[in-house]
Order: sequence, then structure tokens, then C-alpha cells
Amino acid sequence: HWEHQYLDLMRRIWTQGDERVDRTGVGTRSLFGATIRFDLSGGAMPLLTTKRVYWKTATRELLWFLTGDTNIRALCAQGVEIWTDWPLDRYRRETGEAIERKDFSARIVADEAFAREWGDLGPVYGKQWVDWPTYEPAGEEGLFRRGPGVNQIAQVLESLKSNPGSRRHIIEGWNVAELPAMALPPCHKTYQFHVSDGKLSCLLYQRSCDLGLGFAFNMWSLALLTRMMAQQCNLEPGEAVWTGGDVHLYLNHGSLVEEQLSRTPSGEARMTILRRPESVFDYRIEDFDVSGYAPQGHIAAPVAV
Ligand code: UFP
Repeated sequence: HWEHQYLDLMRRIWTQGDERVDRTGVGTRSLFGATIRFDLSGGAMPLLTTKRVYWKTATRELLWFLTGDTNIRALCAQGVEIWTDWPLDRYRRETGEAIERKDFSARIVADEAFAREWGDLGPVYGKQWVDWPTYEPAGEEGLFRRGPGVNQIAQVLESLKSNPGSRRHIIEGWNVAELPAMALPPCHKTYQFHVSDGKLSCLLYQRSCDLGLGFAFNMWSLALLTRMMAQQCNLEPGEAVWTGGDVHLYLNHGSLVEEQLSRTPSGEARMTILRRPESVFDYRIEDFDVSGYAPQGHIAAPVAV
């Protein structure tokens, strides 16, 4: 079962990882450089079975990235709270108000001006993926203005169709100049697509991975994006290859690690895409049907912000 790659990595990090104090102050055990591969043929999808993964939440996030939006308002309106902690943290710091998360999220949804002021994450994935900024000379020497943004997703789709053998099918989130303005610098920063034998594969390089919480989503989204891109360029799905830089477990995830390592993977989830939308930007949550997913129970663990 593919999931043993994940459980083995988890065990290795927990027992042999380098223990360190990280940015969040929580502390981690960490290992540098890891790969997990998954064969997407036959509709198979890399959903962990040793705990329930809320794939619809991750799917809504990916669809939101593809709209180019960087404000959490559209996510909160769908009940997706995975990005709420960052704006909430800033709000509490800057106003000194001890607002609860659910009240903050409700206000983001109800009050557009409030969302504009407090709900934006800066130029994170969505912005870089579909509207990477360019600059062009303007008037006097040394002055520049914004040029047209680059839609990397559309460009890669185009290159997959017109030049499938290319080694340059890359979607990049790491815009060095804009990192300071982002709530969180991209974790799943580089996607490289590859066509071989009529199949589309994708390799993700994730610079930093919270193996207990983040990975399950990141692996799902990698596979989902690959399936959508494959459908759009009439290719069969190939492999999803995940590579991590700093792969870590937070020290307060001990009970998650213990529980998950005591479980045995079983079964295989499959996904059908129910229609072929006009473009990669037109998918909706209802287009994805997952079958054969019978995971063991959810395991809760705290998020390090
Ligand atoms: N993280 C993930 N996946 C993501 C995401 C964040 O694992 O998609 F957005 C985790 C990795 C790390 C933290 O634990 O969030 C980011 O912290 P840093 O920027 O210091 O690496």
C-alpha cells in the first residue's frame, strides 16, 4: 500500500529526526529531503486511509487558488477555515481585541470592508499562479509600471499541448520580490509537469512540510491538480511525485503520531471527474466524485501558526 511510504517517513522522523526550535516556537523533529510517489492510473487518488482527510476542503482551497483570489473571505463563506489563523493572528496583534476565531470568520463573511482590511493574505499562491506580476519601463528612465500579469497555469497548459516533451512545464509560487508581503511564504512552491507515453505526471517540491497535518492536503491537491490538467490536455494521469525539503513533526503532535502509526492502511480511493469543464478555471466542487474511501477516524491535532 502506497501509504506505508508516509507512515515509514512519519516513524523515521519521530524516532530519528533532528529536534529543533522552529519559527513557531512549538519545536519539531525534522528530516531534510524525502520523496513519496503515487500512481494515479485508473482514477486512484492519494488519500490517507489511516485518518479521515477532508478532501473537499482541500479541493475548495485549490479551486480558490485557481481564481487568483488571496482573500480568505470566499473560503470562510464555504466553511473552509484553513487560512483563518493567519489573518486572525494579525487582527488580534494589531487591535489587541481577543476575538474568537468563529466570530472573526463570521465578520469576514458578513462585512466586505472588514474582509478587505483584515482578510487578505497578500500575494500568495493564487496571485502568483494566475497573475505573476511583470514590470515594464514607463516614461522617465528608471521608472517602471506594472505590465500584464502572467497566468502560469494557462501557459503551462498551452505548453503541455503544443510542446509536451518540454522540460519547462513549471508553476512557481516563490516570487522572491513579493515574499515579504505574503502571510506565509509558499510551502508547496514548485510544480513541474512531465509528459511521457500519453500520461501526465507532476512533481511537487514542497520546501517545508508539517507531516502530521499539512501533508495529507498537499498530496491530495497535487494529485487533483494533475488530474485536472490531464483532463484539460487529453492525457491520462501518470504519477504524482511529492518531494519535501524540511519535513517535520511538531512536538505537540505526539498523540497523533502514536495513534496513526498504530493503524494499518486499507483500501484505495478513486476519483471520477463528472464533466469536462471549458477550461481549467471552470471546475466546481460538484465535479469531483470520490468512491471507495473508507478511512479510519479523524485525528485532531493543533496547528502551529
Ligand atoms: N505547511 C504545510 N503545508 C502547507 C502550508 C503550510 O505543511 O500547505 F501552507 C506547514 C509547514 C510548516 C508551516 O510547518 O506550515 C510553515 O512554516 P514555515 O514557513 O516556517 O516553514
